Amino acid sequence: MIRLFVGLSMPEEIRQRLSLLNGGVPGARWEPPENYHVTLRFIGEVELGRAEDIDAELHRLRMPSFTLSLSAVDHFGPHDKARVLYVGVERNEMLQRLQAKVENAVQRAGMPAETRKFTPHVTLARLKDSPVQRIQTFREQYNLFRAGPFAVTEFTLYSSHPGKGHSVYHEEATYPLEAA
Ligand code: 3AM
Repeated sequence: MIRLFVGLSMPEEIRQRLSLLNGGVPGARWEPPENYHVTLRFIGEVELGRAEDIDAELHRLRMPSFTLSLSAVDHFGPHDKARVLYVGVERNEMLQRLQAKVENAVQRAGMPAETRKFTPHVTLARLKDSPVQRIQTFREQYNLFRAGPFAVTEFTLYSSHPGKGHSVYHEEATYPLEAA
């Protein structure tokens, strides 16, 4: 079995800018910069045969490349029990199209439909018992944060492995987008 998800990588300079946000929230487990990504579709544990089918379908996908910008910070989870701190992704029609195509490809490979709403983001940290006020301060501090635009010229099939403190992600395959 292999645990998979489809996502977007980002340039080193964007990773560096994001990593400067790390700090100031007690109870935060900050993601290492090499882990930063935008998840397009979480797949989960699949047999290797299914992984091959998913890979084949993703290879058939055709989309032009586009640009993406990141903006502001927010959290997932209830106000008083936030689970994840993230940087948002600016509204982007091409990203929505790519996500829909990836969803179709994954379903063609036999996976059930994703029912959760797509909220594109880059996870900065996972939180445990972080004080509400410190999260609020963090959000206010970085409300005007912007990064990009950067070119999205490919997307990636990642495998996820348990690591010390955080998951370790491997790029299993990358799929080029067509020159715009
Ligand atoms: O893009 P992020 O970092 O928010 O939280 C996991 C991570 O999302 C998410 O998939 C991404 C790569 O691991 N994830 C993990 N388990 C999940 C699950 N059961 C999940 N997403 C949905 N359902």
